[in-house]
Amino acid sequence: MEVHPKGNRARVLLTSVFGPYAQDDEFGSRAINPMELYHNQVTRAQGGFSLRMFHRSWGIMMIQQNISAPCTVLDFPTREDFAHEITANDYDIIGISAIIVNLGKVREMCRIIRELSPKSVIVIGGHVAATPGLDHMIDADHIVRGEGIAWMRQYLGEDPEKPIRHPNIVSGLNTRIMGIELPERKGGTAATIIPSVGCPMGCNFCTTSAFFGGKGKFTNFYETGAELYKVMCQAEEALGVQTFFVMDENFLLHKKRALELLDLMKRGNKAWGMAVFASANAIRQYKPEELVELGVSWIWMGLESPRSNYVKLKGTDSHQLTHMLREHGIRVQGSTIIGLEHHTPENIREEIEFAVEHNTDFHQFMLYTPVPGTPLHKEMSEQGRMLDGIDYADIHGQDKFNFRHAAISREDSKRFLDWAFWRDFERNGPSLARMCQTMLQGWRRYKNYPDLRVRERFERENTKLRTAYSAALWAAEHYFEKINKDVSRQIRELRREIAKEFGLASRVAANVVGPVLLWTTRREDRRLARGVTYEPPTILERRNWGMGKRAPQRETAIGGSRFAAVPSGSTAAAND
Ligand code: B12
Ligand code: SF4
Repeated sequence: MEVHPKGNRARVLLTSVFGPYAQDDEFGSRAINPMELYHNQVTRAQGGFSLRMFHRSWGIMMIQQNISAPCTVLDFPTREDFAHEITANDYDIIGISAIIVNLGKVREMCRIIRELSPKSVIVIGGHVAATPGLDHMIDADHIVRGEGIAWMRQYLGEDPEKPIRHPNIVSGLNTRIMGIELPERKGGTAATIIPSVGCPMGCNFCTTSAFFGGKGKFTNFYETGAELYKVMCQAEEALGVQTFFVMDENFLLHKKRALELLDLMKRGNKAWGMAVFASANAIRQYKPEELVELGVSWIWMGLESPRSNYVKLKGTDSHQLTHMLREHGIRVQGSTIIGLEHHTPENIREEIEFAVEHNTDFHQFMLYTPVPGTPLHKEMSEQGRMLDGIDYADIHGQDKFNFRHAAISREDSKRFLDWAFWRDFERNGPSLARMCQTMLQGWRRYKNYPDLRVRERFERENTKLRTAYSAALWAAEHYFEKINKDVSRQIRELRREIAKEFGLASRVAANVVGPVLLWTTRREDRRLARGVTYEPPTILERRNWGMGKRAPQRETAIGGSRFAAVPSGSTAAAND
């Protein structure tokens, strides 16, 4: 493979695409597609109760941490920030990370680079690279498909096989719910750990699986439980965390690695908590107690549809599985697809009701979407069913079909999708309350469990149940009093159960702080109705920069026009 003439002395900029994101514009931003996980595709119908949060661009953070060249990561810049950064520094290589919806922004950023920094080599990576014919749509020098750390190491003349150093990543930023931005304190937010990329299950619509090799393929950054344990210990020490967001498409599938990790956690007396993604067939490999001992407190699981043929769901009663997990204190985030091949206007409501009946803590709904690079896209293209003239910026599964469905029209696809979100909220109430219910169930079941680590974790997680969450439940109960009596009653019962369990502290929190939260939630509703949206802060981090100790290594700004220096916390590698 070609190596950059300067090798690992080349100056590298790795950037995400520019914002603002939650607005409609000519570069492909869409109001319906904000840079948020929950509000984009999970809690978006929950108004002031929607969980708002941003996540950093982990792919470029991983690459930065694993090359020895001087390297800047610029996350969520505005166009002005981006232009300023590439003119203020002489970059030999500018790498842009993007997904397919952001193709228009990549095109614009390439144009800006050619104008302002013509000597820079432009490298494009991330899922956007799966777009067929991308090289004719943008002006770039290299388009990198799949895993990027090995590619960048090779391009800089480094050994691609070197062990992977994990950056210390705080999983979420600027968390906000019920009209309040939660204070950020060290250790208060989980650390993201990325054990692998890709998934061997190879579901036909799945872009992550396809992008990293498809069925049967994936890349492990950490093969063994011991390696993972080491990375987690280091993140624990550096970030003061006890909880981890494990960003692996199917973490529980790799049972040997997970059980080795459990063994080490027991020996090291780690009362860690873990949020994981896992398919139903992978979850069923474990006893519930095993999951709890492993610290699994949150599982994101594809439910897809009762009549779908996905291997991962074969032989699973997903209602029963969800119920069982919640009874063991494991919060479940379900994911349901709207517009599968067998869906019709006649059966779709029934299918949505089935999904909603799971009463998961959180529920993602997504349109069945053939995305370039997936087997589904190939199949639909061969059948001549892809619709012409759909902007890439609109292929994100939260708006309308991008293909001709056998029975459902494009317009109806959006109506059914919106109805699914609305129905889940109407029937099950705010996710915050469902989560409290799961936590209470877990606490009751495990408060006398022989493994001290498990008791310690539930005790830690439940501190909030007796304080802030009790107040939030009071507010939710009163909020729904007139508009949804059923939900209000369910929340009241839950709140009373919590008060019974935790006594005075819970009652005081509910009565004193509850009314304040009711007021802030209603104020948030009014703000949202006025069209207020949220944007992530712009963050700049340098590594191997060599400008002396006084040079700022991490800068941030909200709104994005200029960065303000803040103390560095997440630049060091976890496994130094
Ligand atoms: C975190 C995340 C987000 C965050 C965004 C974080 C951010 N700062 O951009 C949030 C929650 C906001 C988000 C939003 C959306 N997301 Co998202 N997201 C993810 C998720 C879960 C993890 C990404 C990640 O960090 N992975 C781990 C890292 C290590 O992998 P990676 O990013 O792919 O990076 C590797 C390579 O791609 C490559 N690489 C990456 N960048 C670069 C750059 C260069 C220069 C090089 C050489 C290589 C390279 O090297 C890296 C290491 O191997 C993925 C699913 C997944 N498992 O990857 C979906 C995923 C990326 N998201 C996706 C989508 C569709 C969306 C949304 C449209 C939501 C939706 N409706 O589904 C919105 C778009 C928001 C917007 N306006 O842009 C799709 C992308 C599909 C596609 N083919 O384009 C994915 C794959 C999920 C899926 N399976 O459908 N997302
Ligand atoms: S199990 Fe999930 S991550 Fe794996 S291929 Fe299927 S949809 Fe993708």
